[in-house]
Amino acid sequence: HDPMAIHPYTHVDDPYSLYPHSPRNIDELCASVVRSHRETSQYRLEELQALRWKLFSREEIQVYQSKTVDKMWQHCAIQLTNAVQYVVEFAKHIPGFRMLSQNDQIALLKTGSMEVVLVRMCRFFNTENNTVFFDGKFAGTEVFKSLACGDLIAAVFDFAHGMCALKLSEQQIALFSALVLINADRPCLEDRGRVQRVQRSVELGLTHILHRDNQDSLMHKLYQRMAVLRSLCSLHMEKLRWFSQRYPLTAHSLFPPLYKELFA
Ligand code: CLR
Repeated sequence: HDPMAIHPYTHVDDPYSLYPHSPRNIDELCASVVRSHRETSQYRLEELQALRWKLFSREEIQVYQSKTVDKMWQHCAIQLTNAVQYVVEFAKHIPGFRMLSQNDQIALLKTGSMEVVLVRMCRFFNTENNTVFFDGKFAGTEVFKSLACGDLIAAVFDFAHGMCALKLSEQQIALFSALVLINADRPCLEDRGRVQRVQRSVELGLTHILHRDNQDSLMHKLYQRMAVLRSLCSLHMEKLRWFSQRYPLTAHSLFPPLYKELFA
């Protein structure tokens, strides 16, 4: 029978509380997450495919390389914040997310939004020449030279390369992104139990589509990528602290408010 028919007042955002894991609910959860990913992914894959060989010229690379450390940081912080804003939009439409307390929503975004940006980066990455879509064209690591954090950039590019090697479908990327975000192990959660329930449903969703795609073995690899993500994000925070000490003025008054709120 249809569980929704006898419980007509179940809130639409939390249809997982009564019959949490019925196949129908799992399908609906996957569909919502995939739709939310599609609507917040900025570029469709076909568009990115068409731009793939649009590279920065020698002269353009020179311009980035001769920027001052603080100007280049500011520029990148703005780009990252823009990407984070789409992730916040994505999160809002993950079934169950909006049922969490304001505090827990912010706590999850604080630790997870940058990780999701890095997951999403694989869509914007060309493995054939190790470039990422940045400022309208594809950029290699040399473009980021003036940030003076070559180790972080190398690690981020490495991660993108590894993610691309998994050849995830858009649906798999969507569910994996949701799982990265909805993590009951994050610090400062008020209602860990509730986050855990949402996490379980997302986990089931991902397991479901991997099984459907005959790729159950990917699950293990994705959990490994999650560990790498955590270390990348702590490296990002470390660099940010270093930068804020050296350039307190830029960090304080020229970084976007959201960037400061989430990472400072
Ligand atoms: C990730 C996927 C998003 C679109 C997007 C926007 C900004 C990009 C980001 C992607 C990938 C990482 C990126 C970033 C701008 C700067 C940053 C290229 C493609 C590099 C790695 C520099 C980080 C510097 C920090 C230390 C400030 O949907």
